[in-house]
Amino acid sequence: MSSTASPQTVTEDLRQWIVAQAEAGCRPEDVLQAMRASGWDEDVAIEAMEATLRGRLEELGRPIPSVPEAMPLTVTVPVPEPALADGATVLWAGDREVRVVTSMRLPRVLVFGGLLSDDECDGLVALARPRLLRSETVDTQTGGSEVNAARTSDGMFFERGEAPLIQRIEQRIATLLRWPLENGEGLQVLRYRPGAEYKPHHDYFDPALPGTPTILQRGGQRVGTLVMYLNHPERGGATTFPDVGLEVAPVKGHAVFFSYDRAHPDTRTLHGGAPVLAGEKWVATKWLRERVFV
Ligand code: PD2
Ligand code: ZN
Repeated sequence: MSSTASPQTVTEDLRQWIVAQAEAGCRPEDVLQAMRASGWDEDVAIEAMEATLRGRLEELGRPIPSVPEAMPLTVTVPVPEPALADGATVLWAGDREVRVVTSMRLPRVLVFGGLLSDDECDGLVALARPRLLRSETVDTQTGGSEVNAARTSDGMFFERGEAPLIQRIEQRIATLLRWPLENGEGLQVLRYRPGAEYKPHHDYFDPALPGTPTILQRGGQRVGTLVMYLNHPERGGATTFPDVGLEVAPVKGHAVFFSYDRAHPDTRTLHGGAPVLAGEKWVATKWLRERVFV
């Protein structure tokens, strides 16, 4: 550090930024370059990166390399995953058997059959219908929410555990995916009318956007998504994964689950809701965070 520079301390904001860059797969030299461009002395920047990533690995209970050069700058995080023994076709979800209909490695996608009963689907629709509003998504510029032209459905959020039916479904999801119930966001219900769609997007929060650090304060990143189909549209409405040409048909009581171990398109979890061509499509989405979501 030059003698005229002000003292350079690693603030919590900077620490979060370094972790987000690493988890997004940025090259170390680019992270270093960005820090130097904003006035950081090179040696101090390297030390800050190493210390921060060492701390992050400790937090995650991962081994710390003895030589700094071996520091993995692409840090992946644990994700929800069911206990799928080789060839298993059914899973016990605590109060119900769930069928495994489709399984893919990259992206990690699983399609479950019979996750919800018909009565549970109808019950969720009945609770959600009177509370529907034009859908909003998280505004990643500010961390607030906004009406989004890429999503032409109507939607609402339940509070976690707000009704016995919601509690039961949330507990089933937590058991099935082996992920703490407290790390889940409240269920979101969406209704798509004919012509409505959800353009392809990633569900993780883009580390490069200015609103992301604010969003991550509550529970960290999203690491998994479960979209549950509450009815069977007459035509259209598949959940699509354009990177791999996968289309999941919306079938009442089925669900598609996908996970992402870092906030990066390499996870191939780009996905969308194809336009509904006839009838309506109803889904309930559960997003799972790294940590407790309060
Ligand atoms: O309704 C869907 O198929 C869909 C597609 C993409 C839902 C979501 N994303 C979501 O809720 O994130
Ligand atoms: Zn999505």
